[in-house]
Amino acid sequence: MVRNAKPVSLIGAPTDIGAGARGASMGPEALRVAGLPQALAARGLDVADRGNLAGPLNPWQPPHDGYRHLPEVVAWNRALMQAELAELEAGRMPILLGGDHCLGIGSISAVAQYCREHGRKLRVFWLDAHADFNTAEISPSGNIHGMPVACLCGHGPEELIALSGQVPAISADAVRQIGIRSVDPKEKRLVHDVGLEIYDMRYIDEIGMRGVMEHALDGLGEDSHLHVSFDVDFLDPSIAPAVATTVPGGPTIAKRSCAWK
Ligand SMILES: [Mn+2]
Repeated sequence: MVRNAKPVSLIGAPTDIGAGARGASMGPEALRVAGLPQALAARGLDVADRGNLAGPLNPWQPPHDGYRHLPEVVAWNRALMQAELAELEAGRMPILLGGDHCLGIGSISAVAQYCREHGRKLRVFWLDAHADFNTAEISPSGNIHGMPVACLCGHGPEELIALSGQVPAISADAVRQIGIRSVDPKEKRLVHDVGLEIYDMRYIDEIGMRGVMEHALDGLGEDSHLHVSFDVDFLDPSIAPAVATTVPGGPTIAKRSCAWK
């Protein structure tokens, strides 16, 4: 049971507007069908499902000035940012069900604005196989799902980096990236330049997930807000194959975790 937890609001954003392949738009329903609301309620949480947001359809166009579908990506992120802010202001914890990972821009912009206005320290866990730190200049594809962390740290188009009312929305030292195992060469240089704290798979294998979490949580206190952004491709494809961007070598189910056996 979770003690003193805020009530939870589920918000669906059924879109693949930032992705390079179709399918992520089915995410919210897949998570509902898999029993996410019931699983949360079984842990003693008060769960309300707010249904799905609406937004532009995927026009499936090539990149324009280095970005695919920028106006549509902006529309989705604006909509979900407002929805999340309303839940945060009502004292609830929004859980956004995507959707591809470009939605992390609006989601974290909402949390960043909320934390700024309420004097809370923000930390972001970015669980992903990818660093998602591309820019239009270095992105091989123009797919914005590869750019959200860069946008949040102030590298990207004005419409996306300024959503929270401040550029950058968050500072790079608020981010802990976990599970990373696929970074484009030029992206690697940028990630290094901004000093992003990365716990890659090699590090996880060496010190274990418990050690990684202890490091990643270090320094958080009562005045902190922890935001977890979870890309399903964080998990090893052997247990989570239904994503378009699988990368082998991810976390699996630890068979030794059953301490009573
Ligand atoms: Mn990813």
